[in-house]
Parts: sequence; C-alpha cells; structure tokens
Amino acid sequence: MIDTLITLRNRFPLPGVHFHQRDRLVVMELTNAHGSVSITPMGATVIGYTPEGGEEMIWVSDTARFDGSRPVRGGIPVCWPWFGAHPSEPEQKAHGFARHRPWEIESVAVEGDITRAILRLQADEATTRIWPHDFVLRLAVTLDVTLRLDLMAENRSNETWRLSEALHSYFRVQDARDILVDGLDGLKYWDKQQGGIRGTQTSPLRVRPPIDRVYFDHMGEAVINDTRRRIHIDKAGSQTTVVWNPGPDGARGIDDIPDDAWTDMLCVETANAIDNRYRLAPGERHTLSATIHVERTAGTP
Ligand code: TA6
Repeated sequence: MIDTLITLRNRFPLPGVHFHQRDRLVVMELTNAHGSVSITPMGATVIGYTPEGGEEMIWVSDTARFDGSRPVRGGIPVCWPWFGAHPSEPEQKAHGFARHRPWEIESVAVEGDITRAILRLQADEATTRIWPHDFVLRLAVTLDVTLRLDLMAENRSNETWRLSEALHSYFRVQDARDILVDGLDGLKYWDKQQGGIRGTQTSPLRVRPPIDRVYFDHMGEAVINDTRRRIHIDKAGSQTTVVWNPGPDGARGIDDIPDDAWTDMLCVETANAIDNRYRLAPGERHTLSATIHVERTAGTP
C-alpha cells in the first residue's frame, strides 16, 4: 500500500525529514549537516542532491512530468530488471518496470549526522504481468559526506535470472560540450549512437554530444570534469558505465527535454549491462552501489 502525505509525516517524524507533494507525486526531502537530497517514491527516483554549501548536482528537466504518467525525466531513475531494450521482447518498455512503479518507503533513520532512507519494490500483480518472478528490490539512499545509493536485488523465485540494471544518473553540468570524463581510458565500449559499433577508449573521454556509449568491465571511479567542479562517481557491484547525452537532434525528439537543455546535463550511469549482464540464482542477492561526491576546483566559491 502506498502511503499518503499525512501517513508518511506520522510514520517518520524525524529531524530533517520532510514530505511534500509536487503535482501528483510525493517528494521526501532529507536534510542534514552534509546537504539535502530529494526522492520521489515514484520509481524511487532521486530528484535532487545539494551538498552542504554547494550547488545542485542532479539535473531534472524543466518539462519533467510529476503526474505519475511516466518516469520523471532526469534525476537518478532505477533501471531494472533490464537496461535499455528488453533482451527478447521488443514491445516491453525500455529500462525495465522499476522506474514506472510506485515504491514503498520502508524506513527512514537519522543516526548522528547520517540520514538513510530505504525504499522497497516487490513483486505484485502488476509486475508479475510484465515479469513473472518473485523479487524484492530495495534502494537505500544515504546522505553522508557523500551521497550513496545501494540498489539491492533479491531473487525470491525458483529460477535463475539474467539481469541488467542501472542507476541512470543525470548530472547537472555547466556545458556538456566541454567535458572530460576520467576513468574510462583503455576500456572497451559499445557505441549505440554509432549503430552499435565496438571500440576501445584510447584517451580520457572528451564528450562531444550526441553520445550513447556503454563501457564494459569498468569497476573503478568515473570523474566528470565540469567547468567549476569535479563530480566523482565511485561504484561497487557494477561492471558497466554508460555515458549519454542526446545532443541537439536527440533532445528535439524527446518531448520532456526542452530543445536546448541537452547542454546542461550529462548521464554517467552506474550499471551492469549488455556484455556485463549477470546471473542471480534463487535466494541470491546483489547490490549495485554508486557513491557521488563533488570536488570544487580551485578558484570556485
Ligand atoms: O542510458 C542511455 C539510454 O539508454 C539512451 O539510449 C537513451 O535512450 C536514454 O537511456 C534515455 O532513455 P529513456 O527511455 O529514459 O528515454
């Protein structure tokens, strides 16, 4: 059952934990000494993160819908149990069903200066019609000196699954036409933008939108070198990093991205996808984690 605003306020009367409504969606805002993070239970989507004394790090489209009719465009949507197109059923929605479903807020806890919320999605009639398996999926959002997201999947069925997934993070950037991403040098990639060709990254990635690349066997950190800050994305339980920006033509084709807004965003996604899909046996669990922090570069206020 999905809680109303009043129920949520009664369940979690905690310092720095607030709920409000934005159009038809509930938004939970967590604030502590380290900053603030906003999450909507619709798709368990983080829709804002501002480190204390810093600027907003997450991009959300000005034309994003908050009416529950579709995932919010921007933020950190959860793609699960498949990333991109369904591997064998092209009529299924891209990026799985988790971002289309309302999740429950399972718990919120404030321990010292750390705040953690856990959201939960489990198999029900609607998910079973799309994907006939018993599962529990949890997203823990931890606001500490960093923002940490842990996507925990549990196989409660009696079959082994082949999964792909992503924390499809949209970062707010100064100018997507002038960005270097560190950490991907030497990796093999699959380039969707260029018709699925494969290649090897032979230098730090200079983003020239449009770009839609899936980098394989990337276990370390990716760093977005924005004009005035470096955004670090550290990960665990993830072998794939996806870099996406639709560019001008792509943005014109997406009705919830304003035509000129592609310059303000860059997706660097923590994933397991394509060649890095993995198996999850009955009773097994897997956690996909992303830890985000900002480093202000010299001379910035
Ligand atoms: O992660 C990159 C990508 O898979 C792109 O191919 C692009 O289509 C993007 O995600 C957005 O997908 P969406 O279904 O949210 O429009």
